[in-house]
Amino acid sequence: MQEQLLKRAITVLDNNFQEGGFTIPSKGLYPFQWKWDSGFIALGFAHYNMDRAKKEIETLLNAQWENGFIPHIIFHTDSDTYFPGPDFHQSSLHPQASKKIRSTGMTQPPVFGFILQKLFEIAEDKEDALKFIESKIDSVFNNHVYFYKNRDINNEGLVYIYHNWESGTDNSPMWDDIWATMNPPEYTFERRDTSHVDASQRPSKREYDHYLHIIDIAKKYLYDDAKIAEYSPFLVQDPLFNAILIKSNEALIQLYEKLGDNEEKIKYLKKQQSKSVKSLNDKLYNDELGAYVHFDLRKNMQIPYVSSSSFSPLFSGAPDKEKAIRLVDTMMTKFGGDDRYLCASFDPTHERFNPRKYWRGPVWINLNWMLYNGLKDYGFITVANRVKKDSLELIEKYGFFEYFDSRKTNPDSDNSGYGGDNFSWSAALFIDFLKEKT
Ligand code: 9WN
Repeated sequence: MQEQLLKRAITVLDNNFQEGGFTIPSKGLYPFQWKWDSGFIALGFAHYNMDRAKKEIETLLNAQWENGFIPHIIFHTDSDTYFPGPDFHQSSLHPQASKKIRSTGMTQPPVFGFILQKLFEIAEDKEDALKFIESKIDSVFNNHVYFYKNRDINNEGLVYIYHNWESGTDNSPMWDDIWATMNPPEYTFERRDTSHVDASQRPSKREYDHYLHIIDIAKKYLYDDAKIAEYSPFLVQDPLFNAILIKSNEALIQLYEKLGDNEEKIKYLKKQQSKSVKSLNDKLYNDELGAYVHFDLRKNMQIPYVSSSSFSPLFSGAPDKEKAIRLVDTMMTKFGGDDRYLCASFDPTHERFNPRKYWRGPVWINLNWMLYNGLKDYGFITVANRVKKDSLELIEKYGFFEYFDSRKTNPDSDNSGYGGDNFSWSAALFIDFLKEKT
């Protein structure tokens, strides 16, 4: 059964691979290259086609801006099946944007540090993998420098995101309190996502008005980071984003050590790393909830909701053992009942939880993959295995969907796979789960 599914996973990835040397997340719904998707996709390819894994990373990094910024969507080709496209984003407003490749003017979590390291671990030809890493590692390093230079406004090692799309967890209920502070115009536009996916599984039109309005504000300031930090109504320190940055910092340090002759960069990364770890623990941990939470820089306060992002610091290695135990306890108490699959994207005991809607409740495979690896590193083997088993079971039962209902019995339907079908990172991480050397 799993062998057959493995073949299907490979077919999903191969079918989503495009002539231009990049892989789309899902046909129709997401017709371009996305930053964090691309990292997870490369990891899947690495298990059976290393050249393609390298190509995926190379194509993504080709779109890097002069200041080290890497955009969240790269518009390599034209497509009218997605909104908002390049004409809305107008990233060329930024003076250092790529002159050759169109993109958005926002980013996504910095996964490439740990992805390069994973590639090395998987590669049979270590020498060749190291050569590839050597040719790309400085781009990834420059991306981290970009974050610390431009987005760590309090010089505390925590970087901000200025748009919910930068988080990757687009319509999570924790943004609702921010939307309540805004009153964007009613935009007139044609939604494309809801022609591919049932509207009950996607963000609302009014939510999209907020998303577009923040982009318009950033455009007004030509995507200037300092201006965005001053004027964006959305300015958040996200535990998931910062945990991924920390995980990737660590990977870069280890890879630079392996390569040798990179003392200055290692020194820089170590200095940032110790600040980042400290602030993640001091500022984003909420002792009452027993979880990491988001911090709203506009209101200067924590956003006190538990989501799957709350547990992602386990993946970074930042929590001490005591915090790690608390996190697992919170996860199992709120998210881990026998009637549920781990791990819902939002607190199932909260009134804002919605089991069908995108990041407001469903299970996502990339978050599960990070949680699994984090739990395993801390020695929580039983819980880690449950996360892996649940992930595999959801895919076996429903297919390579974008997200899944966390309820084991679903009174609404007998198909609990939602969003885009043949979704690339679900296939890629399924491959990694199966090929994992234990
Ligand atoms: C906006 C591509 C992306 C993922 C995100 C996911 C979704 C886009 C959208 O799809 O976001 O970036 O249009 O809904 O939320 O995490 O990278 O798969």
